[in-house]
Amino acid sequence: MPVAPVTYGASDRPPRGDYARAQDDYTCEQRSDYTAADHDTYRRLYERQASLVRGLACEEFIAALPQLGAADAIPRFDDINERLFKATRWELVAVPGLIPEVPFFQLLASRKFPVTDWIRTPDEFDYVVEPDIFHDLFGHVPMLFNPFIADYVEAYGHGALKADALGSCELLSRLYWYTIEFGLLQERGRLRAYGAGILSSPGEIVHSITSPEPQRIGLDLLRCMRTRYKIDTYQQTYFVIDGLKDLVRLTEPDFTELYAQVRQLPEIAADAGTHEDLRFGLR
Ligand code: HBI
Ligand code: FE
Repeated sequence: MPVAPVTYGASDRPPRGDYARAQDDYTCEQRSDYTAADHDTYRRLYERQASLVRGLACEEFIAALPQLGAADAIPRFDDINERLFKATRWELVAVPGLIPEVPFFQLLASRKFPVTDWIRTPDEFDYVVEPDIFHDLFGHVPMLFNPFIADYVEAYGHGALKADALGSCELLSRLYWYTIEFGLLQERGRLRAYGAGILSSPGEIVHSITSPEPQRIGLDLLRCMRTRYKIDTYQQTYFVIDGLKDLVRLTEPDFTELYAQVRQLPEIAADAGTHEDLRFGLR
């Protein structure tokens, strides 16, 4: 069945990737036609990003990064899966690019993480709008070796399928955005990044931890789900948790009541603060 192309966030460009390769669940075989330039782009991206993580990424990420295997060429997902499945029963599946929300949630709910299998071109080295293989592998995969993240992302998948039935996907996607993609945590009193969008970005990994511009506030579910986000600039608000174990505890209650509460309250702009915010300064 030819699969419908999708768009991400506000961008309405046709997505990249060959969706004719995808099966009904949007998964495909990982490409085996990478060029020397593709492997070199991956090697250079990995080398630059790995040199930045110390003192900025959380220790759980730094400890798990070597699980991606060799850094001089695009890894084979099957190779990473041998280690990942043993660690947290997750497996990586290749997808041609962004996929519609429900198939995305269904894969997460079955502990299958969709990894885009194309890589940005050399002239997109510093920024690519859609998540490419480097964002997914370097940003998301090391954190899936952590048991709390592993359970939280699966719970997100189940919760998002329920939210879809309640027409509340947008509210829940804010929680995903401000945790899995752009979350910060406290590590012995210091701020560190655990969100994939930060961990895979050379600029934002520094900005999120050291810039005085953005606000950093303690993660509160209601506050987070009221807060809009932007997909093509550095975040203006970061939500902070005490530790990764907090994520699993956060998702224990049923969200139906929470969605109803959020709907009663005005949305909050990505750069706005409220007097109830628990603010974190720069150490
Ligand atoms: N598809 N391949 C892919 N990767 C994503 O991160 C992704 C997606 N589709 C939808 C989606 N993310 C968002 O809806 C979620 O982040 C909420
Ligand atoms: Fe991502």
